[in-house]
Amino acid sequence: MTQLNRHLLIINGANLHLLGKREPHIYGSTTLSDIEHRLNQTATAHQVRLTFIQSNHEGVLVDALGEFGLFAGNECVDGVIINPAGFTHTSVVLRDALLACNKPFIEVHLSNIHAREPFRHHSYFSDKAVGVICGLGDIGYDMALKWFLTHLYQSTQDN
Ligand code: CA2
Repeated sequence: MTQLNRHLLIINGANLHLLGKREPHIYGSTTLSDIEHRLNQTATAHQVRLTFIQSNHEGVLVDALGEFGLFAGNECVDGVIINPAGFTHTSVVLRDALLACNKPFIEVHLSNIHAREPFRHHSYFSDKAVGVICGLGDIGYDMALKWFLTHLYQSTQDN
């Protein structure tokens, strides 16, 4: 089987460190480290490296993108899976930073933001995302990873 040798960032915004520990009726009982472990198992089998970043501070997320050289056109990151959490509905700052990276990204939400309060219906990210997955719980992260794996295999064959 072709090996990929690629690198994806998985970014999680504010309060997602509480996943599985609070409000399981909304966000489920799987923790963020459960998700990381599961995604790493899938990714490793395809020689894809995942870097997980979670922060409650939007500036920290922006700086993390900079540290990967993404503002300087770094080619060693192939894409981003992001659950911006509350920043989804507020952050022009994080949107601008992500767009400056010029990398394909998939927006993931555990809950169906369109079935919740009106202020959650708008996202500052969706119009620029390759795709948006919401309401499917933590499986949404696996689905986003699956898309990237398929896409990366395809681009390997095209080259
Ligand atoms: O459904 C999602 O994934 C959200 O991005 C989660 C955000 C919310 O603000 C978005 O509207 C939708 C909230 C993340 C907070 O995560 C918690 C997890 C467990 C307990 C408390 C908060």
